[in-house]
Amino acid sequence: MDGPFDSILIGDSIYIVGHKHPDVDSIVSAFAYQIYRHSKGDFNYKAIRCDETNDLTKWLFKKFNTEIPPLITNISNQQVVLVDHTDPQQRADGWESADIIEVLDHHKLNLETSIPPKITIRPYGSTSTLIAQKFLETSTNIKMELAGLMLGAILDDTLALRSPITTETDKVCAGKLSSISGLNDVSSFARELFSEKDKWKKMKAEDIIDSDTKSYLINGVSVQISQVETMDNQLLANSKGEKIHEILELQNNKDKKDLRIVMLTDLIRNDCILYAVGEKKELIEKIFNVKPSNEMYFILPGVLSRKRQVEAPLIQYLSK
Ligand SMILES: [Mn+2]
Repeated sequence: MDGPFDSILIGDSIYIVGHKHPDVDSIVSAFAYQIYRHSKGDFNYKAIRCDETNDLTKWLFKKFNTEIPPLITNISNQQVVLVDHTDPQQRADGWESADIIEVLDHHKLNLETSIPPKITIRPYGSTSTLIAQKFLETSTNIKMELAGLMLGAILDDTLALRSPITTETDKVCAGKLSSISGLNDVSSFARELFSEKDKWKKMKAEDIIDSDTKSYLINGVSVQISQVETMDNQLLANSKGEKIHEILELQNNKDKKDLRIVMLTDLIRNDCILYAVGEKKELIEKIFNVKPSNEMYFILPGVLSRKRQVEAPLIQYLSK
């Protein structure tokens, strides 16, 4: 723990933090960047998380015998590095009084600051790719465990390098990380990872919705998009769809959003079953030019990426 002497010796802590409702990439990229800064002698950089981790993150850190960064929910008055997000809706509590000194991300920038921060944004499939690239470019040593964690985050964010957001850099980094980590068979590691993800059968509908959810404010329209990746979205829709839709309506009565979406993306069929509630739910028909498949959901063929294929068209449409 940081005592008074630590801060004299190494300076005040700078928190590295990902978004609320963190996915694997948000936790791994914070952790990896801490290691990177420490390797440069910057020991005051400290990876934290601002929210509970999902089960896949727990599984991955356990697999690589690594402690998950500690939970610190409020970042007020701290110096912070934001990883994997900049959107105010996704930031840790207390950000209004924090100094954002650096950003490492692969999403659209949404940031106003009082001081000029150092910004590194690349259109890669994951923030972990960007950080792995920093290690590789500077020939900084990557331990086996860290390589496995970063590879897991890249595979998770890019749907095993198949999502349309995947770049050549993601593939190159994934290849190098796989040889460093000793996980030479990337596809079997990806299968293990995604079967670990596919544990929806045992989960309650509200946990399914909450496990990976992001909020946006797009030209005054409040949107929340949850995403669930599965090997069989029809099976999931048949068993939990009604409940998911019901909970979605309930959540929207309590905490109103103009549009609240759940995407069940199917990694085998390459499509998405999409539930939408809220006053602006008719946007889905307009933007995607689809009719609902039944009274609850739409089927969108080829849609795998929340960012590229749902968020971006929404932004484009609402900015007209
Ligand atoms: Mn990410």
